[in-house]
Parts: sequence; C-alpha cells; structure tokens
Amino acid sequence: MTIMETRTKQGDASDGALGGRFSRLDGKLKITGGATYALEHPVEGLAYAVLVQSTIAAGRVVKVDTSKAEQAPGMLLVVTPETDLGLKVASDWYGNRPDDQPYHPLPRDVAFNGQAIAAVIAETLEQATEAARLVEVTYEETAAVASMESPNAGEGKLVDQFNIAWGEAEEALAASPVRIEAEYSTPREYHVPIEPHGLTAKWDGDRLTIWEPSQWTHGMARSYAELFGLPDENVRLVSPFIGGGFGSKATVYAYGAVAAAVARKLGRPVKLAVTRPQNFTSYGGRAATRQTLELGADSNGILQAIVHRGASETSTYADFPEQTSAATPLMYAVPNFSSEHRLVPANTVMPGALRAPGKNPSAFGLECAMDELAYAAGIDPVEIRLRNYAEYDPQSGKPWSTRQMREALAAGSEAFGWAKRSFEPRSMRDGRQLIGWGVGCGTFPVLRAASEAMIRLLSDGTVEVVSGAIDMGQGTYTILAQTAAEALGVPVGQIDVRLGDSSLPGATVAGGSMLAGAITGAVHKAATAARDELIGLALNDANSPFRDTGANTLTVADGRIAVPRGNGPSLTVAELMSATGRDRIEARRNTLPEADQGPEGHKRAWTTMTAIQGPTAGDYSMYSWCAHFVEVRVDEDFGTIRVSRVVSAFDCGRIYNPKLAESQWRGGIIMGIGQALLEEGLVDERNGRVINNNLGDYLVATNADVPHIEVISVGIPDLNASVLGGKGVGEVGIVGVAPAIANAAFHATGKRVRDLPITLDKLI
Ligand code: MCN
Ligand code: MOS
Repeated sequence: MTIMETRTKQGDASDGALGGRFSRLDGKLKITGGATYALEHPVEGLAYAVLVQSTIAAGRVVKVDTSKAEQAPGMLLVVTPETDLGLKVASDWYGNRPDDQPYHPLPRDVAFNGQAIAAVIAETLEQATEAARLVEVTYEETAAVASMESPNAGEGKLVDQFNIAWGEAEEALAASPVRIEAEYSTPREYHVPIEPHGLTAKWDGDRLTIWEPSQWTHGMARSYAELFGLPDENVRLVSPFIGGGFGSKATVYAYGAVAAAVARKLGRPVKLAVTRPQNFTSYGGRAATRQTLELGADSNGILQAIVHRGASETSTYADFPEQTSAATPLMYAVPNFSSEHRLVPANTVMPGALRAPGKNPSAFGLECAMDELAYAAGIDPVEIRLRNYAEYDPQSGKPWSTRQMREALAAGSEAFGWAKRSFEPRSMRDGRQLIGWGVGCGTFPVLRAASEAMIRLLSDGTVEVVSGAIDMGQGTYTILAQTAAEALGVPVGQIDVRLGDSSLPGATVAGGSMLAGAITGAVHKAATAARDELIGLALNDANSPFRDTGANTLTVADGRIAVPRGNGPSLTVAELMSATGRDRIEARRNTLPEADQGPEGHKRAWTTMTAIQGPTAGDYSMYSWCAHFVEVRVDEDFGTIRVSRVVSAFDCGRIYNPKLAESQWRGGIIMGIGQALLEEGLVDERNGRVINNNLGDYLVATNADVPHIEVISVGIPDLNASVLGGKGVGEVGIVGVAPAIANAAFHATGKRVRDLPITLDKLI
C-alpha cells in the first residue's frame, strides 16, 4: 500500500471543528487492519536480517566464528565487527557532528549485555533466526558495573547545568521548625510500545527508502543520509502509522544502520525486526534514579528551603541525564533552594527519553516529599500545596503565561470528594481492605517549534492536508483535519490528511509534547492562505458568478462560498473550481520567522532540535499542569494494592479535541499506574543482563489494573504557548501519578514506600 492509499479518509461527522470531540480518523483503519505499519509494507525480493547480541556486559569481541552460520540453509550474509560497512558518524539531535568519523554499528568493544555485535541475513526470517543462533562469539571479558545500585558503581559525576540554587538553602533548612528528609528511587523502566522496533531498507541506486516507525521522519531521514554520506533528499523515511513510541522512536539506532548497510551490500531490500527481548537493549528506556529531598517549613507548612540531591543511571559510552530536579524548582514558592544531579555510569544501553523524561521521576520525589511534609506539619496535603502556591516561576522569576493549578486542585478535589477524607493513615477501610486517598501534582514544559504544511483544494472539493509530521496514536491526523476544516470553512468529512513521510513538508519531532502546537499552527496558516486564494478566485475570475456581485469579500462555511449578507450566489468549492476551470489551489506555509527561511533554516528547523524554544524563552514561563487524586485499596492480610479510582484535572491551555486529549491524559495515567505498581527492569548482577526482557515478566498496567479514570480540563487558551492557544498534552498526564499512588498507599497503610514499584512485599 502506498502512502497515497493509506491516507486517512473519514465520513461526515459533527463535532468536526477545532475543539470538537471528533473521533480518531485512523481509528477504523487501525481496528480493521487497514493501517499498514512500517514493517508490514510489502516489498518485493526481501531478505531478512536478525541481530546477534552480546552476552557479556563489558569487554571485547575477540572472535566471531561464522563458519557454522554460513553453512545454514538460506544464508546470504553475516556481518560482524570485522565487516566494512562504510558508515560515518551522524549528527546528534542538535545537528552536532564530528568531522568524518567512521561509525560501526556492530562494535568490537562491548559496553552492555544485549548490544548488537553481529547480524545474519537470510532468505527467510526463520532461516536468519536459525543461522544467528549458530554464530559463535568469543569474548575477552572485563569487570562491569551491572547497574547504578551495584556495589562497584561510583557516586557519579555532577552535571553542571543542573546545579540550581538560590537563597541560603542549608541555613534555612537548619532553621526550619518542620523538616523532612527522605530518599526516593525509581528502577529502569521501558517504553514497551505494542509495535516493536524495526525497519525495511531498500536502495535504488544511491537513493534509500526506509519504512520504519518514527516520531520524526525528517530528523531520522537526515541521520540515515549522514550515515551514508548522501544528500538529505536521497533518503525517504516512511512512517504512516506507529504502534506507540513514547520517546523511543525519534532516533536512528544501531540496528537501523545495520539493516540499511546490509541492504546496500546485498543489493536487496532488507527487513530487520527487532525481537521483543532485543527491544530491551536496542535502545534505552527511562534511567533508574535515586534522589534525596530535604524540605524545611515553618509551623504553618510554608516552605523555607528545599535541598535536593539526585542521580540517574547512564551508560559508559554516552550520557542521557534523567534530571531528578526537573520539577523541583518549579512547583512551589520557596525562598531558599539548592539542587544537584549526578550521572552514574553503568554497563547499560544509553537510557533515553520516556514519556515526560526528568519531570516524571522528579515529581515522584517532590510530590511524595510534600505529602511527608504535610504529615509532619499536620496539614491536609491539598491545603499545603495551596499554601505554597507559586505565583510566578520561582526558578526563572518570570510570570506564568497561564497556570490554572489552583483550579486543577479545586476541580479535582471537588470531583473526587476529597473533603470527606480523614487525615490519619489507616483511618479509612472497607472490611479487610484499607482505603487510602492521595494527591500528586505534575507539570510539563511548553516547547515551541516551527513546522510546515501544505493545503490542496482539489476540483472535487476535497481538501488535502499534507505534512511530514507523524501520528503515533496521539491524534495528529484528526486534529489537523479539524484545524483545516475550521480555517477553510469546509466540513471535516471532505478533508484527507497525509502524514508520516519525510518527502512531505517539514515538521518538528513528535516529542516534548510540542507537535500539536507546532503543526496546527502551520496547517492553520496554510489553510488560511488557501481560503484567501479561494475567495480571491471567486471575486476576480472572469467566469466566477461572484464577479458581478460587487462584494469585496466572501464567506466560506460548510464548504459553500457565499456573499456575507446572503441573497447572492452560493457555490460549493467544487462548483467554483469547475466554473473557473481551476483544478487545484495549493498553499504551502511554514511558521518559521523570516530570518530562518531558506534551505539552511529549513534544514535546521525540520532535522535538528536547535530551533526548539524552551518554556522560558520569551517573557513568560510556560508549562502544562495537573493534579491527580487517587484511591487505592490495600488488602490488610496480603498487602495487595489496587488503584480503585482516579480523578485528574489538567491545565493544558485550549484543547483542540477533548476526546483525544482525554485519552492522552488517561494513557499517561495508566502508564503512571504501571510505573507505581508494576514496572521494574531487573538486572542480573552477575552479567548485567536485563532479566525480565519480555512482556510476560516486565509488567505494565493492563485493563484489569485500570479503574475508571475521570479527567477534567481547567485550561484556558494560552496564546503565548501556541498559535491556537493550546499547551502540551501528551506527557503531562503521567507526571504526578506515581506519587499520588504512593501517597494514597501511605494513607491506607501508614507505610511510606519510597522506591518504585510499590509491590505487596513492601506493604506487608
Ligand atoms: N491535544 C489537544 N489539545 C492540545 C494539545 C494536544 O487536544 N492543546 C491532543 C491532540 O490529539 C494531539 C495530542 O493531544 O494530537 C498530543 O499533542 P502534544 O501534546 O502536542 O504531543 P505530540 O503530538 O508532540 O505527541 C508526542 C507526545 C509524547 S512526547 C509522547 S512521549 C507520547 C504522547 O505524545 N507518546 C505517545 N502520546 C502518545 N500517545 C500514543 N498513543 N502513543 C505514544 O507513543
Ligand atoms: Mo516524548 S518522551 O518527548 O517522545
């Protein structure tokens, strides 16, 4: 199926305008199997690649004996650290690139257990799998640090940019009458998207096409181009549907380089599907963290000082900081503050971005600590948050653009029935079940980026919205149809959206919860330009029936063009196109400033993260906010814990589609339930292996773990945050859920569990 055929079509529906509860355009295709995922794309003459991964955590590959593998039926090629793949190091996310450095995706030096060190390519997947089993690797093993908690792990290195301080935190803490100090930790966590990673790579001369699930078609196409020393336009990356990414699908990884390189070597298209166990080490999940928080307050619970020391696990060969202090300096007004973060190297794949990186573990520490402070001061946990409300951003000193945090706490409390909560732990029960109610707040920054879109009005009245942006389930197809419908005055049923192809107009990454704000802005701009051109055509074309009406403008509504005061002609878009003999109106627009127009500016904007503006780049500090209210039930005898009720209130500015935003929030909350109660990457201390590298043993929340979740929007349009007034939605939902659950568990049982997940052994 080509991208043209997979474009999303939908029937007529009400609620089509922006802000309406329009159902997912890709929904029917997905549930009927009509959505073609990258690896399902049929390609003639495929060969299949299977990875061989290291079985030691650190050392050197001394020898790869391929003799048995080479005898296996259907064998085509074995590649090892010896094989010349002719690749160069590609740029990082920010476009930085060392000069002309060779790159080998199958390294001789092993940095973690599960690292790709060879690959086998055969006629069928089964043959390649079997041949891969026959590859014999000899290692020279060296001492490894299995995890940041291993006895031989160092204390880590300070990350200078995360040293945050104001006032005299230590002194103010010592002088505070109410103090708490606690250490919190979170384990390695994994994205486990339902669709595992992988790709098909196909060469036509020096042109490369990649079908791969991607959160960023332009960024990844550039990386592939650089690996092979090709101009960007020689690589096309196609990703029309994605079965979840959660941060893991915005980068080209070693397996991708292997597949593309062997396809070139063989002169045949190659498919490489990363197996579920291999997904646990082919790219990194959320780093394990630990953090110590010291909070000092006066006797009224007013914060005087926060002292925060955190650390996260990283790899031995590259750093990904999971910043434990990402939320700490933002949430509450505090006159004295100090925080630091360390990176502790271990023999693991480099960790990566997983839904709300930094903010998530940071809020776990801070929001649990605030609950501990509330109990130390004898103040209701919601009340103590209101008493310490930050009227402006304590870190930058800038005013909030919008912050409906009081409203979120009020609406959440009200809907949850918080007023009926009794303060004392173990004071609420239902038979043998201890009931606990907890609250936790969260935030996520508004990141702003430019994007580009094309609008085509066709002669049959169809409207095409075209962009290289992607939809991994968050709703991009749908909100873009709504944006175009609203700006053009055409029913949403007439709109086709084509996405997920790097050969289409440029778009920023679907990451950092910024795509919706960026791409709705571009579509709005292009659609407005197309509408202006349509009206111009109607007013000025010699064959247009509007030419003699003397009107100087026209309206377009419900797909009909008319004179503003009525009683003139009224034509559908198709009728006007036919009357004037036009076959299309096309408008391609981007939201880059004038100075960044031109090839260099475009390349920077669509393929690097340098053009992204942070939350305090302008006059305001811009964040999304939320408050979660959770009920847990803990079996008094067995310690089993279940989340039985969730009410969450969100400030994400204007909501483009409440149905989709609500499902984004619920999705985040469900991941938060998994994080709080189930998820934990377990590492074998002897060999650094991820033990539970499959969906049977790495537990995520499933239907039976999830109660009804009520979500409430308290946002107001924020026109500093985006063209249409929305703030980010995709990540904030997970932030603050785990601490709300931990706080509820304390309220139920009187036990503080400070290390995730909260399993029954810790509650008994
Ligand atoms: N939305 C809205 N109103 C707004 C903003 C957003 O209605 N003001 C809705 C729209 O349906 C939009 C969606 O929320 O499509 C997400 O918008 P946004 O917050 O801009 O996030 P992105 O489009 O940039 O998506 C990325 C974000 C991130 S970073 C992760 S991680 C994540 C997430 O989205 N991964 C997801 N949500 C996911 N949802 C699914 N199904 N699968 C993933 O992998
Ligand atoms: Mo999201 S972790 O920024 O892709």
